[in-house]
Amino acid sequence: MKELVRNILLNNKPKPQRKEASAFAPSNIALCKYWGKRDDLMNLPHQSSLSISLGNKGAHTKIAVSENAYDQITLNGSIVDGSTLFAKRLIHFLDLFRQEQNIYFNIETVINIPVAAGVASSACGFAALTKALNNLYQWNLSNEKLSILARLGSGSACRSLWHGFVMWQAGVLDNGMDSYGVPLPYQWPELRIGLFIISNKRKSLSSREAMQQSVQHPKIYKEWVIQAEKDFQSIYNAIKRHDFQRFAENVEANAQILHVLIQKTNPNAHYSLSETNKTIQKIKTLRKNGLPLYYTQDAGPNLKLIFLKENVDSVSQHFPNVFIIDPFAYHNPDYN
Ligand code: 2P0
Repeated sequence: MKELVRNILLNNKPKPQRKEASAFAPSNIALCKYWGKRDDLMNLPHQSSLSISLGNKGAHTKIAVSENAYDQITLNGSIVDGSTLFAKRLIHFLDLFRQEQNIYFNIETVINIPVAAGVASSACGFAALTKALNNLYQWNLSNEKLSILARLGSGSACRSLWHGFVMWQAGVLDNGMDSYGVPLPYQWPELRIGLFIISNKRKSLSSREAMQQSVQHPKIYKEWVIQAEKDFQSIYNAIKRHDFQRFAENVEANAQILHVLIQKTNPNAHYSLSETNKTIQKIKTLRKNGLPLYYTQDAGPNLKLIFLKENVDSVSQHFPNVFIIDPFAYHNPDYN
């Protein structure tokens, strides 16, 4: 990992050039999922994935050089216990940039989406932190390079450097230099994403562990990779043509296949709750009755609804607690 960081930073500024800096990065929802790594340390995937960023919904992160000899992390106003997995992962990431000096940081992150929804808060968190580090050290790195660095914190973070549709090209190199996000040159202002929160209980099996177990079943896992590559193409082409039905059918099918893979390779994962299954049935019934409504699901019980602007009222009526996101309305002044 350190070698990859050296490859990117070269002899770029080894010390912070400012006392503090901040940045914003949007959260993203995978439309064609990333699942399984060819390199666990550098988060290198076996297949490419594709996401939609959530506009001005994401993480605002401020980083400051600390006078203490430890890092302090604050999330939505509360100090995070340094012994938690969350804090350890973040500190481990910061270690990559400390080089030889004993520099410690105060990090304050505010995430303006329901964190409980499990909607890629690690993705926007690591992307915002990477951008904030770039500002603090004044590296002036390209988004492509920042995407590679963010990926080291959390795979899906490499897609949170841009707004709109972003693909994560898997890459083939062992050194990880060709595995990063690439923004798609297509907008779709009518598209809406609804976060439907079913439970905010922490999942018992992290996606990181579940992915590792899936890869350990090579025969079943290979089928996923082949199908995910086909889904990637279908979803990409549907975005290009604004073909909503084809787009949403393929996004939903990709999530379903992911969950079949998870069930086969992690029988104890139980990401779906009975409420998740009931809601999926409700979506399918509404669809049968003429409402073009689809869903996607990640490694948790909550669902992300997929629909068009013209159906916002119907969706809100059927799902009063849904949190609707307009992914192409990003009017945040510090969004770039
Ligand atoms: C995704 N997920 O493409 C997939 C779909 C969950 C299901 O990326 O180990 O937190 O940090 O690379 O990115 C969640 O896993 O995993 C994820 P790591 P990450 O969004």
